[in-house]
Amino acid sequence: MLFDKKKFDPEKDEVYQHLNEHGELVGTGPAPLSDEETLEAFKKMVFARTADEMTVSYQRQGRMYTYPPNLGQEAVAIAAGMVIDYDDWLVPAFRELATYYAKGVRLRDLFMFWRGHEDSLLFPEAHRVMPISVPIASQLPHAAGIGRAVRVKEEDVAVFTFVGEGGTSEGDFHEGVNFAAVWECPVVFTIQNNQFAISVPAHLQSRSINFAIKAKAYGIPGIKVDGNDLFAMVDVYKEAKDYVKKHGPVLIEALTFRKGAHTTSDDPTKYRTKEEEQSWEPKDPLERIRIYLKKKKLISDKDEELWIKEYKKEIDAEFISAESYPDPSLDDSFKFMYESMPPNLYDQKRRKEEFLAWKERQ
Ligand SMILES: Cc1ncc(C[n+]2csc(CCOP(=O)(O)OP(=O)(O)O)c2C)c(N)n1
Repeated sequence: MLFDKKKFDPEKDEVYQHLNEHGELVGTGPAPLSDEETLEAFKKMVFARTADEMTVSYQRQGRMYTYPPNLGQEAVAIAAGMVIDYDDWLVPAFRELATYYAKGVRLRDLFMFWRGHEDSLLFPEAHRVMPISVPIASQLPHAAGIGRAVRVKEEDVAVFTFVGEGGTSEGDFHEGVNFAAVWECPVVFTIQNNQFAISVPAHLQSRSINFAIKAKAYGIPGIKVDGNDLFAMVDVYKEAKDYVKKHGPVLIEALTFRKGAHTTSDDPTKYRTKEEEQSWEPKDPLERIRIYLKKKKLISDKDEELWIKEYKKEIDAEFISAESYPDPSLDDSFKFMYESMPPNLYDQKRRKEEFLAWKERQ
């Protein structure tokens, strides 16, 4: 009843939490997942973190162009992955590795994208997953449009979409949320407030008391949630899924922290302090589930070591499969845009060809 009763009014800046940093249940009602489901979710979190760390390492080895790490944001992605149904739509940004995976996307295809293969985003094995969206917030009008389409077709499904807190300053955020609200589209909007938009801190992004309160302007429910709390996120997503199908969109602010760099091309030591990083350490999303499961004697350190060993093999096999594809050609970067290429793109392509020819001569 988090949305119906407006229990957690963003105006009061309350944060919904179910499992605190000490692995204690503090929400209303029992844990939203059984012990078996919690163990399963934790294993997925460990998998996501392992995949993320390995991906950064592949990039550092020069085997991938760039990558935006998910480290520290796993609870949001896994909770969404556990609640999204087969026929629901996923309209991602670019920092939701575990949610893609839950939706059936092969890691190989994500790896290929960050190696320059645009067409790997067709995700042939996955159902109802939109491509990674690097132009910030541009996915939100798409999510609203899909939401409108499924309403017209009277499909009983939800659309899950994601944006960073920096993305809320984009026009597309307003257009997407406003359209979805007016047309009562079944869209769950999640703002992953990971505290930074590259180097811009959240407090310089908006004068609002928080990001969830932006829901009020659109006449829809909003809630601020501890985004590092898997249980809170599962609670909210379960309720959100039912709510949006009946009434229209909701806006969720998931409070979290990007522990890694913005992308592998970024150096966070230039704009945030060690103290700030350390202050988020006890709030780590894996740690509290780990404590919870250990208290129940459902896992040991040894288990985690063994899983990681297995996961590494699977992840490496996916990466090697991505690496075995021939490099994308220059044409691949240009050919999906327009039926006939406009002059400025021709010019870009010509200059790139000149650069490559120059590089070849060096
Ligand atoms: C329209 C647009 N403007 C600028 C950029 C460059 N850019 C890439 S990521 C980023 C910051 C995004 O921050 P946020 O929305 O908070 O998401 P996060 O990266 O923290 O997940 C910017 C400005 C872009 N990709 N698209």
